[in-house]
Amino acid sequence: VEASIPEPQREAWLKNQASGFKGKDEFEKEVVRHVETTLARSMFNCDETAAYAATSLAFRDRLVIEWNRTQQRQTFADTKRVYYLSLEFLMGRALDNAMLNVGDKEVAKSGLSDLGFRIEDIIQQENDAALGNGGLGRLAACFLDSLASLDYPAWGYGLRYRYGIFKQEIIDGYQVEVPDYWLDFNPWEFPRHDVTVDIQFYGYVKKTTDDSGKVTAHWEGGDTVRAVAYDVPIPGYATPATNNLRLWSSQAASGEFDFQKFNSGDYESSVADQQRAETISAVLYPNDNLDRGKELRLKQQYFWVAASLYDIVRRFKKSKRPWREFPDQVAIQLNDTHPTLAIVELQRILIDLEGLDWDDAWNIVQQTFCYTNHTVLPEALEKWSVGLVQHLLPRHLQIIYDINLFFLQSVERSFPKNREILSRVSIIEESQPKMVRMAYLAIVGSHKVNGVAELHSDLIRTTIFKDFVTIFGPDKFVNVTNGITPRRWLHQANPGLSDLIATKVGGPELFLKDLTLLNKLELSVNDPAFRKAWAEVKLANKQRLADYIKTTTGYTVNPIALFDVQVKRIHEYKRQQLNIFGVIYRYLKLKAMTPEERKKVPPRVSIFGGKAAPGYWMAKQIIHLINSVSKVVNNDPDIGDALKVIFIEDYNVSKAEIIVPASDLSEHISTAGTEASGTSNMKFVLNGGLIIGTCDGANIEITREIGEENIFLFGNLAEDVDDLRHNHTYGDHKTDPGLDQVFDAIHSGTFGSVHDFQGMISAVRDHGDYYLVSDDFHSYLETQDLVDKSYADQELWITKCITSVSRMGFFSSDRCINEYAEMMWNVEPLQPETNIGTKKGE
Ligand code: 7GP
Repeated sequence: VEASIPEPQREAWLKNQASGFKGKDEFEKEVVRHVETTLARSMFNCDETAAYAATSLAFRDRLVIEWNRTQQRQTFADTKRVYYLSLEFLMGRALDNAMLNVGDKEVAKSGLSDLGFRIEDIIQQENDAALGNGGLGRLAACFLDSLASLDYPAWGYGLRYRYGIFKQEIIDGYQVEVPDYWLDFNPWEFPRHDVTVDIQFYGYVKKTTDDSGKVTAHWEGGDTVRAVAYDVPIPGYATPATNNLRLWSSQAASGEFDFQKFNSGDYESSVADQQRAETISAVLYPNDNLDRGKELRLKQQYFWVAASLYDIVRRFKKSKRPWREFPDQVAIQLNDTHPTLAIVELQRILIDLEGLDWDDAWNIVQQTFCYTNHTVLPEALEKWSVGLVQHLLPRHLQIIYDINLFFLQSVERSFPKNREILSRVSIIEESQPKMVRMAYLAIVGSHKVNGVAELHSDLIRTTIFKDFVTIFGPDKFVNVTNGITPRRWLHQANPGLSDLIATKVGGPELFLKDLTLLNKLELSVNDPAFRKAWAEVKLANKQRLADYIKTTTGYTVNPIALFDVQVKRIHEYKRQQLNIFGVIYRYLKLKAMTPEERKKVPPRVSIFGGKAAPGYWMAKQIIHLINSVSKVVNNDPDIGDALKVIFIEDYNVSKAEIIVPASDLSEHISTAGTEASGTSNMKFVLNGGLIIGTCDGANIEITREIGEENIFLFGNLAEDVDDLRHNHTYGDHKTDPGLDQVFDAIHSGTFGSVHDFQGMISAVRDHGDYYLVSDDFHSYLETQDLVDKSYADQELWITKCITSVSRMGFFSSDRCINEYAEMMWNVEPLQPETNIGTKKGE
């Protein structure tokens, strides 16, 4: 439908264009107007929630104007766009970010104060948008921020889960999951009830042959579910550019079907149909680095991928270009293998619906897609059973088989008589049942594949995807080391440090746009006033966290103590068990000391946070042990300030914004070779904390940038892991003596029922210690001693911190996005000045 206003009437539109508030008076007026009209309340019943709502709406009005302009500009410029497909976007809160990016946070602060509110309290009213599990989802959120801030024409596509990641409660030391119903009031989304796509499932395939003998497949029958678009504006920093994140929500496809049931009196079953359709986007799967192969998950994947591709193709078709130009207009990035069906869906659209030849279509597909791998853990590599795919997506399975056939034929031509390689690289695993290997499909259907840190990219080239490097050549596999947005992870989370840095490197709008400018800080490393201010900022951030800990746990922690933090998803490979065993060892040592000796020990607060997947028994035991240790240690009168152990409940993005700036030391201690990158390691160093870590993921590049004198590395190397594991199983493997002491203490019941922790102990002693906890224990303890000694020399410590921050510029997600744009997408920024005249159609 052509909905464009005809020329003669446009003058009235232009005259009345929305503009949003300008200055404090207008801001206040808008807030009051939204309270009184949009919310239908008044100054006699305006609580902080209402003030949050009205403030958000006032800023949203401003955002929407730039958002519309950006979309128009992109449409007119008709340049190549990037589409970032991710099942997870871990966005956190939006208001503070909107204020920063629109500008006028100061205006809001003083305006809200006039109206009787503190801006900090208002910001805290917002629920986190927690549509993600951990690193993968938060990376997607940082990338959206950078894409907008760098003026790239880009869209995100995801699912609008009604329930994000569960809320974690700790009850009697155990994790309990509570649903996260976050959509009660969400001013940041715009339902587009006119943008819908009907998505087909199940059914069967019919083939027809036309006069020329050409065979066409038709996918018929089955169920239909409707996808409805919800749009979320993504503002860039210090640019008017505002991109779009489109999240799909599932609904019953309305039709006579329902009415028939309704009229025949079968009201209940028509409601049941409705609910079944809504189930698809109802809940985020709460697994991090684990694939469970559930049918509903596959439905989610196809639903989202099919709706997004329909949208992308619809937009391309408006340009009336020939199909071969599709890859000049469209780059699609697959965030891990979750959206891999997009490859098959695009091929299906091109051959079945648009009538292209297989080869022409396949060229277009390969030139369009790129794939990012985020893990080498075997349990996380997606596979779907052939039977399930056949049942749910019969036509797609045929296409997958054809893709595989043509691929294996080409491999055979290059490696004649090499049966071995054929079965190794086949997209179909000939197991019982047969499985579709999604990563292989993603590689074959993309023109570039990347890992997320140097070691990880090397590992995928030499281990899990080795054969594909042989087949496609090394250039297809590249590295793009992860990054983080300095807007949220420095300026918003740590305004004190950001302001202090600004005094030395010249204004936030400079270094938040070009993080390498931080290197100017090194000139001030010996400036006494600067160092003093630096220490004050850190102490204030620690005090803020101490206050938070007091109100949420009741425990008092001393902000002078070394704050040692490990916050991330709980996973055996991330080794929170190594950390808590180390804490127990420290506790035993303290207990064995005289009171005088204890007074000389540098005080420490060990802080943990993170969720366990609800079905991950061992991870839940780890949480229970941490909480049990916390209870014993914190209530032991012998110990006092020398050691406190804190578990922060329900770790999420907004809590990270309080925790990260308060750390002196953070732990990134995965078994070498298992953590693809890690991104919180970057956040902690950028906020003036040091790291204890293994030679894994991005720790390695952080070390290269900041210097090895500024990081506490320990443990075995990735190249030795296989041999050590082999030796555990076949050699005689003795537990580290220090660790034996820890296990004895647990066995003696010091931390409650032994039964609960037996699993963690036997994992090390009896089941091959797959994660090398015992092998790395001694080195870990020694390195922690070194940390204590270094922290005692505060002057040297501060030098290390300032120096490290000054060298962290590389880890901005802006650098990452520019690398993707150049190496993988071949897209250019679209400067806001490239304007378009508001005259022509939409
Ligand atoms: C994570 C990796 O574990 C983490 O090391 C990395 O920094 C992050 O991705 C971003 O690249 N992976 C996941 O969160 C995950 O679930 C399996 O990967 C799909």
